Amino acid sequence: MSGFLFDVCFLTIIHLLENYLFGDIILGNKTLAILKPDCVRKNLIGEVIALITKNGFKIKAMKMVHLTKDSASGFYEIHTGKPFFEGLLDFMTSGPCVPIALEKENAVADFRKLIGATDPEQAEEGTIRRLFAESKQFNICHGSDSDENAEKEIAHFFSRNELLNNFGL
Ligand code: RTP
Ligand code: MG
Repeated sequence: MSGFLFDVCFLTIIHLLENYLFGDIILGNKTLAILKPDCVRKNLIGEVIALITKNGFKIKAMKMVHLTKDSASGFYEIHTGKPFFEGLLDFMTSGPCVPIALEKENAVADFRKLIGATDPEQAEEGTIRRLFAESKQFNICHGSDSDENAEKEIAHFFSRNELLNNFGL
């Protein structure tokens, strides 16, 4: 086989392997949670994570970060220009938060169910927001709203390498 053909085959195999690992296995059935700055300030990280894991979610990657305005506005870009946008940025940059990549079958929908409605007064009993949130703005926890956004949001906080290092744990 010529050197060129060998290179093409080798690169194709690497590409397929990457898609397999990062496309289907690493990012399928995944969602991104963020324990927001109010959760951290109220010392509720442990209680919220306990609820998350008791409900069958596996933690695939986690870190504590203090978001910059750029990072927060990129993350919540879809809400640019809405009346609550500036308040949301102030809130999300007001202290450290804890992004967590989670894995479970039907992760996105099940996690949205576990956190409850955006406004804690509308959230069902037993949900994270109903239990801990003080208002529609200060609502303790973020959850991705689609598989596509989960993929983007996980990539916002975690490098492929950070996810790969946790693969299979
Ligand atoms: P998230 O993205 O954080 O999981 O929240 P969500 O889907 O339930 O709600 P979304 O409409 O995406 O809003 C994003 C976050 O903006 C703040 N917000 N404040 N004061 C208000 O009327 C208002 N509306 C939204 C909340 O922190 C909300 O979670
Ligand atoms: Mg949202």
